[in-house]
Amino acid sequence: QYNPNCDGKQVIVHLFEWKWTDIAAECERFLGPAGYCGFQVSPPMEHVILPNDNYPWWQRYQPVSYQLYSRSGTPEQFADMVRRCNAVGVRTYVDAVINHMTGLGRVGVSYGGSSYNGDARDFPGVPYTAEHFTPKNLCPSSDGNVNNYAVEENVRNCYLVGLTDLYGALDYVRNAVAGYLNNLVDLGVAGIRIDAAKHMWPADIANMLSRVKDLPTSHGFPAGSKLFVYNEVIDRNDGAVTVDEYYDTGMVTEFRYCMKLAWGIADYGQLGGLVDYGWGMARDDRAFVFVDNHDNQRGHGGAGDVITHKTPREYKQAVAYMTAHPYGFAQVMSSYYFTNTDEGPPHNADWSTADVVINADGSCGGGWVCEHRWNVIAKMVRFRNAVAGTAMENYWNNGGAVAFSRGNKGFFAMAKGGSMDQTLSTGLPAGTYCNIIDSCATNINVGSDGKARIQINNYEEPIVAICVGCTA
Ligand code: QV4
Ligand code: CA
Repeated sequence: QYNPNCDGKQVIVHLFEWKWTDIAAECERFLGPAGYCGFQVSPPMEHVILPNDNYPWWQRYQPVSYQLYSRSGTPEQFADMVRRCNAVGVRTYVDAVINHMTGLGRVGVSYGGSSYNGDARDFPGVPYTAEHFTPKNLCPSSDGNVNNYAVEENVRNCYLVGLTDLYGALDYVRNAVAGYLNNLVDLGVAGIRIDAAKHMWPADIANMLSRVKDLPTSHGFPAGSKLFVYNEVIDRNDGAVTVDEYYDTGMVTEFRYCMKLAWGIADYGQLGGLVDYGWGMARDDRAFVFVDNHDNQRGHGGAGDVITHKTPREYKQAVAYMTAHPYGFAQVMSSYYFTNTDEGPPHNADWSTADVVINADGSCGGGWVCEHRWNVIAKMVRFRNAVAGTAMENYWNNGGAVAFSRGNKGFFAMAKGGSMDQTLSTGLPAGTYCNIIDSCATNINVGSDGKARIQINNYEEPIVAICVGCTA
């Protein structure tokens, strides 16, 4: 479950709140040609519907059943999306919310017709009833909610913000969750993010995964392929639960990376300390990294220092550094504009999710940000694919600019202030290369000593990325 199942491609994008029909089109017109490995979708299962809160984005983190009806579309549209994306080599990763069902007090009927009653713990669409939720006596918290991250049982056996906590030790629950995951596998899904994995016992997750079948060869997966897994564990050296506890169940989200990278972009002198194992950061082959995610870009999940699309110039530098740097498996965020942190995606008059608008220049409109289409970001996805498997070498940093090579396959430089002029070792064979960031408007000549004069004069996109075999 450590292989993302996308033929060596290196970057996935989180298409936060996109509809299945829009994603299918995006795979064919953009993600495939651009070299993206795949995309993470918002939770696809039936969820609570909250008109009184103006249908917030987070309603999708309160499951009602495992039927694939959601604000993003129907089961048929979901299946069509996965099939069409697989056909162009772009894989689907599902945000799997399996720690809990709805919050207490939530009552209603969801898009697929399943009813829900959080207080009664009644979810006939699965079905789950009261006996399938974590017994109160296992939760050492006075109000039943997670309220002390220093105590493992509190984090894992209590209700996260009042969300009815599934009792993952039960065979019935493990089987129900595995049934959901196996349905996704049958449809051609390549992997999952395990939402709130920190609030689940690793042994429960391992057992659930042991019940999941291999990926189907009918969708182009080599025989014996396993569902790719990344566990959402927010570890900032601030609690009883640490990322290494999840190494056996898949990769782990590395939130310290968001913070460290933000510090490094603010002060290039700190970029050298981006990956700090002394700080408990996940080992390289388990780290799942990103500049920001749907929570911390809007202050949820303990946010902290994080760079987002709201500061585009810094954001491009952050994503560029992440994709150039060899650490971890990388995810790019694709957002919608918001002013209120609860606000759902762009919507029509009836609150249904609006279509993603693609402008003539390739950017998005209609309230969608589409960071994954930004020039620097899309180009750096190609760079990361081109240099996969190589180490970082020839690291150079003068506090205002940074550069390094990736084996003998690529070289990257970035200047905080927008300009630099340095002769540096590139690690590359002698020859003429072109900067893929400016679509090969500039050439860079590498001498027989491996050195090249690196000049940057571009305030908005102060980046040079050259790689063997890379053209405009
Ligand atoms: C409210 C009160 C509670 C009360 C409860 C019950 O605040 O005190 O006990 O009612 O009466 C929403 C509301 C929240 C509400 C809750 C239950 O914001 O106020 O509780 O629903 O009805 C997202 C949002 C949450 C949202 C949740 C469910 O961020 O605000 O809660 O969805 O809709 C930690 C975890 C980490 C988590 C992160 C946010 O370790 O796992 O917090 N991240 C993931 C997802 C995240 C999602 C969840 C987990 C839950 O990335 O998006 O939370 O699935 O760090
Ligand atoms: Ca739990």
